[in-house]
Amino acid sequence: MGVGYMTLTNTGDREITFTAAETPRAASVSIHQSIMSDGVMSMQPLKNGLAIPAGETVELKPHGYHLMLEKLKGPLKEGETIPMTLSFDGADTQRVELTVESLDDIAGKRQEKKAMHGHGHH
Ligand SMILES: [Cu+2]
Repeated sequence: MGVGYMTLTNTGDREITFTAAETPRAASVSIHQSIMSDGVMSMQPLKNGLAIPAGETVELKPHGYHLMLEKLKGPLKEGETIPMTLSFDGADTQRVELTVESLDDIAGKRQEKKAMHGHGHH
């Protein structure tokens, strides 16, 4: 399994919703939210996607929103980049590259990308 992080910026003048992501490197990618309750961290998929208000930036980051990559088609190597296609309600599809990094707090590999992605309004 892998976890993806990124920063999404809505440069348009109306709200958009990040609805889905996919990569040829994993059989399934879902948008998750981490929730802390009674000191225990759990996560759940966002059923209706992730809303990004006009002009705002939403960060996918540890202990927050993230992409969950399941059924990886082979191991991820540190330093490699994997393509990811992001679908939106209200904005065009975006193609991004995620760089694979290993994080200290969890065994295994995660993908991390810190970048800005603008979305025009149509
Ligand atoms: Cu998750």
